[in-house]
Amino acid sequence: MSILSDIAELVQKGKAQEVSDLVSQALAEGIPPQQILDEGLLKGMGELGVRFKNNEVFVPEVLIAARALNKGTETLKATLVAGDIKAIGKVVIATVSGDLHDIGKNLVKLMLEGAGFEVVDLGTDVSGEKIVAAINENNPDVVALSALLTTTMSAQSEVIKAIVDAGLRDKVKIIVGGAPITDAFAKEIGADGYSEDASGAADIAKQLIR
Ligand code: B12
Repeated sequence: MSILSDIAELVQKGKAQEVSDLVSQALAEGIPPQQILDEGLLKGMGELGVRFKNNEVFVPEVLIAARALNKGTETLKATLVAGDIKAIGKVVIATVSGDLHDIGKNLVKLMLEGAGFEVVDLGTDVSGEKIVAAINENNPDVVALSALLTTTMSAQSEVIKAIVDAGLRDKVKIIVGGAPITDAFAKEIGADGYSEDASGAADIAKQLIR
């Protein structure tokens, strides 16, 4: 399907407006949002990721592509996220300290919203202290933590420790994810759930609040 490969290519070129326009066009053609996400937007970022690893492109190009991808997911959001339904629960989401990657976190947020959760997004590079403050302020059912670097995986464990130390561990369920995270790691650090992708994250959050 060439519109999807066009989207993948335009993500890599960082053409935000054109990506957004083609996503709208794909939706109008009746292509399912999940397919636009997987075979268009994420495929483009995946291909760029390989070129990044091989030093064929560098941080600025990846940042511009990330912006284009985020614009595309924003355009999808209207279709993925249902309108005026009552929230089924509240989630506080963040990328942990030292980590600036937010594309995965944003997708998890989108899928959680699509599943009916209200989501409080604390952004990237967020400390345990800030997460504890956000739990006190927002009273969420679930805390979702993202980490993309092997060097920031341990920050997920530190956040869980901060939540335990603040006496809040019984009040929230904690889910973790991000490319280097595994189910075994999630169990080791005492998280309640893990998923390798965004739709799985929403499924697990729903199971945990049941
Ligand atoms: C985009 C990108 C960047 C962008 C980030 C822009 C942004 N706004 O996010 C920029 C250019 C800033 C960047 C910087 C760096 N990056 Co970078 N980056 C990537 C890249 C190419 C794509 C990541 C991505 O967005 N993937 C797409 C999303 C959708 O996937 P995802 O994040 O994995 O999320 C999915 C799942 O993991 C899961 N998930 C994610 N979060 C959560 C949370 C929960 C609760 C759950 C349940 C699930 C879940 O669901 C998501 C959707 O399915 C990857 C390579 C790759 N292919 O992964 C490298 C990569 C992650 N980066 C890497 C590196 C080394 C860096 C830098 C150190 C480079 C440098 N020398 O400066 C810096 C670090 C900056 C920092 N302090 O964070 C390495 C990490 C190596 C490692 N093992 O630690 C990678 C793997 C590239 C590589 N192969 O070398 N990067």
